[in-house]
Formats: sequence, structure tokens, C-alpha cells
Amino acid sequence: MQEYQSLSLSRLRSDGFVSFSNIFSDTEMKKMRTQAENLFRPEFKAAMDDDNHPLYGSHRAGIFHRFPEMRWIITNKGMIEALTSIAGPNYIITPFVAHKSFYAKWHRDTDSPMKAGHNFFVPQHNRPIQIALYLQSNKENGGGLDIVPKSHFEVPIEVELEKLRHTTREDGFIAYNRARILYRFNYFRLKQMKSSKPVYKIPSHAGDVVAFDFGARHRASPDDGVPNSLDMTAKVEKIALFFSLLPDNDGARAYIEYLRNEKGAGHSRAFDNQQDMVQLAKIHGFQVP
Ligand SMILES: O=C(O)CCC(=O)C(=O)O
Repeated sequence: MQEYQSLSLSRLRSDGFVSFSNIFSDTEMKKMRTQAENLFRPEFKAAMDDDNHPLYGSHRAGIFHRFPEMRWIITNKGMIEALTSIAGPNYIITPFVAHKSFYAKWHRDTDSPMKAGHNFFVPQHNRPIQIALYLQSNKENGGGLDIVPKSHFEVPIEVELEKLRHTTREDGFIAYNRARILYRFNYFRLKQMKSSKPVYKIPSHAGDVVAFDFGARHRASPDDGVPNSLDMTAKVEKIALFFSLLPDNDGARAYIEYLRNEKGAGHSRAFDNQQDMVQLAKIHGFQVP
């Protein structure tokens, strides 16, 4: 029997991203923005956070674990419906991070685990989904995301190339030369796949929820330095809330192990098994690790 897919899940699977409009009202967004700005006050900076980092801007980790007054965002009915439509019931969410003035360059979120030798994310249904709440519109000074639609289909080839890259002469003459030929073949296949894919700037507004496949090539829409209007004070500081959404499957378990033991091990340990969060999630039909 064919698996049932919501329209949103079909879009995510085929384009590598989907955007949910107006999940939060203007009033809710005002509240969210005030709360988020508040997080960046110096007294709320913990050892795991950054302020004005030259590459990463400012960020606050694990905000729903640390700041209970913001948990209304993850228990919002529209938010739960949107996340369920793409990750199914009993989905899992990892701790949220709040970013301020952070403009990530082109990358895939599968890059780090892939370079560490993992491939749990190769079947698309096992791949984590990145969720972004941008607290401003994506305008000239970049308040949202640029993405290359369908670039998530490149992931299996990227993984294959990474594997082949590690074949050395010590693996024997045949294995080494086979790897060289396959490497070239896959390299050109990937180049061809990449050649005809234009960049799309997702036209999100405050209140929307943007979801994208971990394997999609993306960056923060850049700040081109042009103010949004003649009023120079109109430039709104970029704030985004990010977290990963995992369907309740083997891919999720592998990713959580990877977070616990490797990437961000300190962060995930700090928020692991926090009972009030575990209970809150359970009441609302989802999970936190
Ligand atoms: O802040 C953004 O808009 C992009 C952030 C990003 O790409 C990431 O955290 O992976």
C-alpha cells in the first residue's frame, strides 16, 4: 500500500522545503519578538551561548528548556498541526536555538555528520527536517532563507563521494583504481545535477514556519546593506529560532545518538531528559529527547 502523504510532505519530499504561512498571528509575533530580544540580554548568556561572535553572531541554546515562558510556541495548535503534517504523529524535536544577526553561508545540514562518516540520513524519510521561525520578513536585508530547490536529491552522491575520497593506495591496486573511476563518474554526475538549479529566496514573513530537508543546500538570505525603506531606522535586526524535527523512526534515533556523542555533545547532554519538557511534549503528542 502506498504511504499517505500530506500535501506539505509531498512538497518537502519533492522540492526539499515547504513553508507554512501565518501559523502565528501578529499579536503572537510581537510577543515572540519581545521574548526573543530579551534572551539576548547579557544576564541570560550561559557558557554554551555566544554574543557577537565574528562568524556566528549571537545565539542562545536550548531556549524552551531554559525559558519556560517561551514554551507556548511549541504547544501552539497550528504549529503542532504543521509539524505533524510533515513528520507524522509523535514527532521528536531537538532543543531550539535562537540566533541574532547570524548569516550562514551555503551549506547542507548533512555536511557535519557526513564528514564524520555517518550516512543514517541517506533515505529521505530518515532525514531530519530543519525548522526555522524567522521573526521578520525576508526582505533586502535578509530575514530568511535562500535555498536550492531539489538539491536534497544530491545527498546520496555526496555521501558516495565522501566514502570514495577515503579510499587510499593501501586498500589495494584494484580497490584504489575502482574508487578513482567511480569518484570521477559521481563527481561529474553531481556537477551536472548542480548545474541547472537556480537559487530561491523563500518569501517568508514573521508568523510563517519554514521547513527544509537537512540535505538541501541553503544559506541565510544575505544582508545586502540596503535599508528596507527611506527611513534608515526601518532596518530590523535579524532573529531566527531554529530546531530539528525528526519523524519517530530509526533516522531519529541515529541522529540523537550522533548529537549526544559527537556534534554538540555538551549542549544535548545539558538538555537531555529534562522531565518537565518530556512531560509537556507527551501531553501535546510529541517528544523531546
Ligand atoms: O540563519 C539562517 O537563516 C540560516 C541558518 C542555517 O543555515 C543553519 O543554522 O543551518
